[in-house]
Amino acid sequence: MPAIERIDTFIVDVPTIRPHVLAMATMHAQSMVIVRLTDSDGVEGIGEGTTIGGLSYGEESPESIKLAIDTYIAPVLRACDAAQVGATMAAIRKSVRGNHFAKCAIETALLDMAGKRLGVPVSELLGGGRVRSALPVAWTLASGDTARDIEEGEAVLAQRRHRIFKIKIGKRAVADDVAHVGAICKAFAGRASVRVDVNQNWSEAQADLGMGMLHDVGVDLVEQPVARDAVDAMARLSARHTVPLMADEALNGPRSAFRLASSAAARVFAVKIAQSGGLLAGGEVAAIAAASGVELYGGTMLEGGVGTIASAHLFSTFPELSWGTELFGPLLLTEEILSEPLGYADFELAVPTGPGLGIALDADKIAFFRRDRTAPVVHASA
Ligand code: MUC
Ligand code: MG
Repeated sequence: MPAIERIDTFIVDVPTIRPHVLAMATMHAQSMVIVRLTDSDGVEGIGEGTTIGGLSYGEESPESIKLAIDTYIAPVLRACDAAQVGATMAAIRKSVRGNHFAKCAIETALLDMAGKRLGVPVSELLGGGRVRSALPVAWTLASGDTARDIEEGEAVLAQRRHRIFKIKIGKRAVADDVAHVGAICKAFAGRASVRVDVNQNWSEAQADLGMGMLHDVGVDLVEQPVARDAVDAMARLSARHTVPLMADEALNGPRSAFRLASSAAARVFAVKIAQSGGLLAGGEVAAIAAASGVELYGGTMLEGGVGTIASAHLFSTFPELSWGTELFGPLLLTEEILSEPLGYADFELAVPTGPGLGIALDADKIAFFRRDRTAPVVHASA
């Protein structure tokens, strides 16, 4: 039985290409928790646990993800058969409640190792395997400035990188947000799909007003307009409005998916591997959606390359993916932390075909961006 012999957990801070303005935080950098497992046969696996804006998005922070892994998950992991991903995750769930992002990082690394051992991509260990080899990718316009957002949208459209735009709102008055979004819808009419994400910042009354106005200016989808636990309000808004409501923060695993689906609280689910508690739980969220007639979107926590590709493996197995994905996280960062750049082309992200996740970390970049870096990094000259 292969046993886990080494568990390296570290935080990597990489600047963003511009400030990313969300209702709850403005990001200038992304902090990714990377975990690297090595087993007694020398097989390595990598995983990522990443959130947004410290503790402003949810209950886990980069620091708490690292602490949960090092202090509470590591001892359980060391006693398990590393080849048995399901049994190992069940043992971890018995000793560690919640902490979905930390669990997702570990499960990702175990699946990476399992795929490498078997010589197959992670997608082939999930559901019935991949049904698509590339995924449509949205871009988030969140500079905070209308003209700059339009300019940025034009640039990525011309590069054939994105033709789905998500606009972050909820910080300003509803009418101001609608004016901002309306100008963007007008600029991209017939050329791109425009959606908004309120990140829970509206009351039900504001959402009623906002969803009606956003529908009139041409918005295709409204993400998490009200608080994540306001399931009744989400159901009323879904019943009252033509523009579909998508659940994001309200989804934190299969049980919440079942509750939302059975309350008709959302017509679309943003599946996120970290929020769900891992890829396997994310697959269960998707199955509940499919069985309930809820449509699917592949969400992101603005992970770097590791979490993005782990998500891509899962989303590639969804038979129906009506709303595409937003797996653009690495493109928001000034530096890619992988040894090979990801394949973004023709509005899609290619799902790697190599064993496991099919990616590797760039050792120099990791050494440079590690928060606990103690010595200066000497880069080889070109
Ligand atoms: C969220 O709430 O969906 C996804 C894209 C983005 O810009 O922020 C995230 C988080
Ligand atoms: Mg969201």
